[in-house]
Amino acid sequence: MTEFLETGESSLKGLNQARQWLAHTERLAVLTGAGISAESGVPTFRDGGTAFWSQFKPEDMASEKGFRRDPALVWRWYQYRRELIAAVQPNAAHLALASWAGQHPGRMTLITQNVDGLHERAGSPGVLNLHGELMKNRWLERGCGRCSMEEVVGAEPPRCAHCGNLLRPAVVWFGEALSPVVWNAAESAANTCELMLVVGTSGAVYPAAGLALRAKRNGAKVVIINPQPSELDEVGDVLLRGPAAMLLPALLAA
Ligand code: BV8
Repeated sequence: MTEFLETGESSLKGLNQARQWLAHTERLAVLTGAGISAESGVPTFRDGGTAFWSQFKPEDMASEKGFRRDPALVWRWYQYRRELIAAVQPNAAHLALASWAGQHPGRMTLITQNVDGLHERAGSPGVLNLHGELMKNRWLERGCGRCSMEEVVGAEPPRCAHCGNLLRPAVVWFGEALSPVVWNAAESAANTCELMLVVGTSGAVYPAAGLALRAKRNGAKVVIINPQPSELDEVGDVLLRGPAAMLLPALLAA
């Protein structure tokens, strides 16, 4: 593993090495985490004072058990995040990925742990949302067969007017399985890619973080972009220490 620090000529070496690999890559996989949205003003989960998990316990806020215990509290937290996301824009990192994908059709598979939808808003096609989508809802229970999002009562959270079934955010909570279709596509990309960019993730959450090791084991080069050390660093062939909104445009520029 080679560590290239953010400043000085060594980071240029790292960047040039990553650019060389990219130039010869037919199958690129990108795995992003909350850090890629940090420069859009979206708090991450585990780093810095504003990180979500420094204010709330994940099991209370991002689990079915926590939601059943206090549906109004969890619903309000997601509504707060929805309002925050609606008010921000994709940043240069999101846009650089979308632009590269547009110039190299079919060569990038973008896999994200984020639920903020900023990759889609930047124009990236076919995003694999491992952990679901914040702006969408789904029913908590199987329901009465007449549950319709047009016929709800109450607000925090809304519930089916016929059977009281609660609406919940269409995200994957801790302890919940990922969508098999999305996960299989992500695994397949990790199995077949020649290069994986791992951007803005602490590598703390599984099975998502395992995709980097899977890529490595299939013989791919792994480039990590993160201003801080992460749990995936030992998997990296090159570590680019710095913010995604600076490093991704530099790496992906034509
Ligand atoms: C499951 C949606 C099984 C909700 C989220 C071992 C193996 C498998 C599972 C487990 C295991 N051990 C424990 C588990 C269970 C658990 C887990 O992984 N727990 C962890 C905490 C130990 N996993 C699960 O429960 C998963 N499900 O395993 O199901 C199963 C199977 C069959 C049937 C039933 C069950 C589901 C996990 C999904 C949880 N949902 N999100 C929501 O968002 O509200 S996870 C949550 O964490 C977010 O999605 C987030 O994206 C994700 C990962 O965090 P990161 O993205 O990495 O964010 P973080 O803040 O940690 O790091 C940010 C990084 O950015 C930092 O490194 C920072 O330095 C960097 N950064 C900052 N600024 C910048 C930057 N980088 C670049 N540029 C910058 N400017």
